[in-house]
Formats: sequence, structure tokens, C-alpha cells
Amino acid sequence: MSQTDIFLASRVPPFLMASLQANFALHLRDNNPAPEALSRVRAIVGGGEAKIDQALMDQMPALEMISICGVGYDGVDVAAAKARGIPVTHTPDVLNDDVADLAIALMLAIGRQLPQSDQFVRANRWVEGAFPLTRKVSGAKLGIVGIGRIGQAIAKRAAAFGMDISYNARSAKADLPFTFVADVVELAEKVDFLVAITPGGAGTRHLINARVLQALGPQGYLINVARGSVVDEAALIEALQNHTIAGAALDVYQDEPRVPEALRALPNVVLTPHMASGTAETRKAMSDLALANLQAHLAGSPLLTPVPECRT
Ligand code: 8YV
Repeated sequence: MSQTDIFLASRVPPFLMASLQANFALHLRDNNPAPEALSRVRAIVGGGEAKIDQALMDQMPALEMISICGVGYDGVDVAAAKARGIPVTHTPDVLNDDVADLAIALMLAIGRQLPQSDQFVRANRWVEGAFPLTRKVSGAKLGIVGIGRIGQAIAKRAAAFGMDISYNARSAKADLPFTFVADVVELAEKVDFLVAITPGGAGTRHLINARVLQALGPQGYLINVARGSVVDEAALIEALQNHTIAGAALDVYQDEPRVPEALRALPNVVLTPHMASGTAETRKAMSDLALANLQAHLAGSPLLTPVPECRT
């Protein structure tokens, strides 16, 4: 029996790659598959950052489904997929703990200056004097932009640090014991640490802009574990250079994996390479779920985790 043709739109974790290679006829975007091969493709698989637009789908007349190995799917034109009756799946929940862990780690890293102090010891500068004092995180005011599953996991951890927690979302969540602030500028004004964990896409593009950074102020820190598009990166670089804000800890960027030289040169940032879900345990769970969605579709069974727009 001939193998099902799958198009791989972006890099995926090694666990998923191994399963795809073993069980399917795999066509890698990087290899520019011929039109004839694309015409046989029944499913697209990709990571959370994969760009899957209508032009790409149009090259695949036999396309039946899209399985994203990631919770975010802002690179997928879901409306175009739906118009063709193509369901899109993603991998929510299994990464909540890891992303929340990294958000807390970044908050501690920038507040307590961990990479900077590590460098200080390595460069033997300790012999010349003490490391400058840092910012206490426990008990500080935290603002969370986006209070979905991951936002709530961050809040739960921050509560254990005795933080005073407020959040911004489209509407107040009555069941949450945190303060709702309808305006992001107002939220930034009242907190010490502002954490972005809202979905990417047109609706949240540059939600964190120059005005928000101005409101966060010279004692405030920005942490971004959402999408690079959520923050106006040029405005952020300017705010960091001019000390309009105290610092930033970022896991995501506008044009990954390219990080602007101006950002990399700054001393008041902590930069990680989009690794919030990047533990072996979680990437395995994400891979299993992405594969299970693909297999469910091919077996004619209900999909496990379709994106909200594709739930019936
Ligand atoms: C990774 C992510 O980018 O889940 C997401 O939305 O951003 C990440 O977990 C990626 O999808 C891993 O393959």
C-alpha cells in the first residue's frame, strides 16, 4: 500500500519528525517539492510558527487537514482552510506548565539579573567589588496580558511568590481571584512586571507599543512568552536604550530566528531562543498529540484537539 503524502511546513520536534519519516511519504518545505508531489499531499504538519497561507494550500488540491505541533497557530490562514472544509488542529494544554515555568524563570532572570551576574563571576569582576543590587520579585506587582490556560498557570505560580496579580483580557473572568484591568496602558502603569501571553495574529499585533512601555516606566520590566508580533520591537529597543523601562526578558521575536543586533547588544535584556515549550517531556507530549490528530483524521475518527474556529 502506498504511503500517505504529508507536507512538512516547518521544523518539528525530533519525536514527531521520526514518526513522520517512518510512516508517511514526507515532503519538506525546505526541499521545494515538485507540483506533482504537492498534488498528492493529504495533510500539512508544522510547528506553532509555521506560515501556512492560502497560496500554499492552493498548491495542494487533495489537502484534507492541517496538524500544528504547537498551541499557537497564528501563521495558519484558518479562514482559508475552513472555506475548503480543511480542519486545523493544535496542541493546547500539554505545554502550559513549561511555558508558565519559563515565564517565571525569565521574570526572576531579569529581576535578579541572573545572566548578568553569571557573566560578572565568569569575568572575575567580583574581586573588584560587589554586584549591583537587583529587583525583588516576591511580593511585586504582576500584570498578565492574556489570561487563557497559560496565563492562569503563570498566575498560579506567581501567587506562590506572593505577587499582587492583575490581568488584561477581552473580558473579566468572574471565577479568577485577580484584578481585571480593561486597558493595557492602565495595566502597565500599575505593575512592576508585565508578562505577555496572549495569542499572536492581527488582533494583538503591537498590543505592547510605545505608550504601554512608557506606562510601564523606568522601574518596570517586560516579559514576552507570547509571539514577537505582540510587541512593537522597534519601540521596545528604543525604550530599553533610553531606559524608559528597566529591562525586558524575551523568548519570542518579530523575525525569528533573526534577533536584531540592537537588541542583542543591550545589557538590560535576557534573551532566550523561543524555548518556552522546549523540554524533552513537553515536546514529546506535543508530538504525540499532533500525530494523534493526524492519525485520527486519516482513520476517519473525531479529531482530538481542533482549534476553536474548527470545533463544531
Ligand atoms: C513552538 C509555540 O514554537 O506552541 C506554540 O505556539 O510557540 C512553541 O511551542 C513550537 O510550536 C514547537 O514545535
